[in-house]
Amino acid sequence: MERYLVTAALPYANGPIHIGHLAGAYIPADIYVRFLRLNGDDVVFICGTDEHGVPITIRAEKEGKTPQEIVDYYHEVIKKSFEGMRIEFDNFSRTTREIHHKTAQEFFLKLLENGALVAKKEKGLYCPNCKIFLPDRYVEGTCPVCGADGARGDQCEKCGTWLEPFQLINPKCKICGATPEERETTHFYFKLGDYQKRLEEFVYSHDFWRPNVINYCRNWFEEGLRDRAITRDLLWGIKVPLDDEEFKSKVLYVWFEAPIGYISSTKEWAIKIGDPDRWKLYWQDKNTRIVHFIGKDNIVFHAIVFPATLMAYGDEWNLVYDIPANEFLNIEDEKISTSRNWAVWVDEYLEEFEPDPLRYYLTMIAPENSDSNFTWEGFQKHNNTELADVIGNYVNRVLTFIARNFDSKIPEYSKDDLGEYEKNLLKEEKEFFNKFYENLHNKRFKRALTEYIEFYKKLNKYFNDMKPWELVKEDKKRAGEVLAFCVKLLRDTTVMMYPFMPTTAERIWVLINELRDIKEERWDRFLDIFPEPNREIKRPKKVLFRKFADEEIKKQKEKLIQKSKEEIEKNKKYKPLKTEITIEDFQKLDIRVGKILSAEKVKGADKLLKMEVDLGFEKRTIVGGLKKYYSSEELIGKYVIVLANLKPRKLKGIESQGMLLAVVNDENISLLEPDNKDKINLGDVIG
Ligand code: B3M
Ligand code: ZN
Repeated sequence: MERYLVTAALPYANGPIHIGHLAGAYIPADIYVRFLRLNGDDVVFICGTDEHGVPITIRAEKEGKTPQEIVDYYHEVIKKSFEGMRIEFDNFSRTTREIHHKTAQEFFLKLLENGALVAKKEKGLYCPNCKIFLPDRYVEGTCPVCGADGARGDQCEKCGTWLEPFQLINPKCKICGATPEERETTHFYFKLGDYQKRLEEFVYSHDFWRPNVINYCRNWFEEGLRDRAITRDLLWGIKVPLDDEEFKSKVLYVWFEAPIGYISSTKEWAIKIGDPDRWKLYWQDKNTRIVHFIGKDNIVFHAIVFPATLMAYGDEWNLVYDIPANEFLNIEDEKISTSRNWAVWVDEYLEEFEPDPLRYYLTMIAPENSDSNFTWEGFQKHNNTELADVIGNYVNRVLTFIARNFDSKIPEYSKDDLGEYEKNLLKEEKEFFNKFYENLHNKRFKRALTEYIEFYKKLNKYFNDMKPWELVKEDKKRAGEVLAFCVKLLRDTTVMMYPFMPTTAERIWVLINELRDIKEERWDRFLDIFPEPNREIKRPKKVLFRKFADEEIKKQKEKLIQKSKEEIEKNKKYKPLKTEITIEDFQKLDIRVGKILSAEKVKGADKLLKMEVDLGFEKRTIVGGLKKYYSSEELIGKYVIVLANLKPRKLKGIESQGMLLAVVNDENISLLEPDNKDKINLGDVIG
């Protein structure tokens, strides 16, 4: 028996979770934990919501709520989604709880005491009235670029320029309106570089880690680890536990404290079970293996920063044993995007579907070694042809047959007197199970499940080959033995199903009337158990897996597209109008009809094309950033609108003698073209 602490990344409580989160960390973590438990290992499964940092404050601002309201709300939404998906943590905490604040602050002080932190002086804006250093977003003023009022310390919304608070003209404190002053302020940096050698030894000693994790770390090491700021000017977060006035408005950087949340959550769990010191067994007894399930964007924090934090605290801490980091999941060939609402949200999924088809499909396409792609059609296909046609079908045939022909009782048979077919099948099952176990042990969930469904097909084949519907007329006793054996196989495959699809496995367990809890099964003995004859079984009242109709799947896909369109529309920002001009101003522009004669790439420039444009009365060379949007072939022969009296300027050493007019937006450039080409001539004037 081994001891494990398994964690899954703490989701930000700034929105619901989507299927990318599930595929990246939570489903594999849950499968692994269930696998370990059936192994008899001692496991604690830890998670919680990450409730600090800019992601939270941005969301609060967007929704016009306080950060507290945001995290209270989404903590519940996320918790419910996990429950609905049967992802069952031993403790699901929150980083806003006192136990976490205390733990994180204690870490900060210990690191400070151990000389792992260095204080650096920086310029900051201080409000003399509120007596705090103002975070970027709490300073407002006039934009130095476009002159708009109400520009924030980090960005001007009007012209989109990214700003530093010091650049604002006439800066004001957003809380009280006073004029802030520039003052020196201290921020703490974690001397990560001091740990580089130890970290390298630590990381490279884990040759079984996934290549993506090792490669990530290697890149960081090669660049050289540098000091990292671990405090921020922010009003929402864990206060820097120092008394000086200047730290009143400083908090710990969220990525410094969030991983410590795994420890606080374990402490909370220990208190909950009435054994408050038990968390130490998992974090400090060297026989415990810590496993962090995460998505690839979190690798550096789990493989480098957090281990370094623990090293800096002292030798008592267990460092992570394995970091199974998954790549990303796309949806319908596009990157998941919260801002474009290109996502399948778990809470919405659960309103219409059961958890297991999604657990199954996301595992079959798990992004274990490379990015993968969720499609609604793929979801339908795997459900209909595998869950319904292979598993559901077998369960239904076996149980219905026993109900009809054997009075709903497992027929008499002798496990010591099996036929050749049965003996061979048991041998095959054993061989399959050994591989299955190895795969789960090594966290190759996708492979384990793919081979599982292949093995399951042999159960249907056995039923077909034995033709019990004929046999029962000729030799009822033999037919009974076949069906009893079918129940044995059903029992075995159900135990193996449990880590992947606990809800369905439990349903089957009830149908075959197993008295013991399925959680009590163990890998080292479940194959030896044969169900007792005469035990009553139940007939499935409703199908185990319903098939998804084309219509229903089409609707889901349309909903995805529609909701994304709406979100993009909602967030669309129109450029503000420029200052008014007179007709005389406009008449200064000389705009003509032209035609592109040639277009070629410009050496050493990845965006530019050099074009020869015929204006009728003369030919011009015009250089434009069109390469991303048009091929040379598309351009040659095209009529265009040319600003002809623009002062020539050199681009990559070529003189550009004019400008082609075009529609320009965030995604595209689209050239203007005159309508009705046979009524116009090159060189005609536009006005
Ligand atoms: N909340 C980022 C994320 O949700 C972050 C993970 C923290 S794990 C300690 O991807
Ligand atoms: Zn103020």
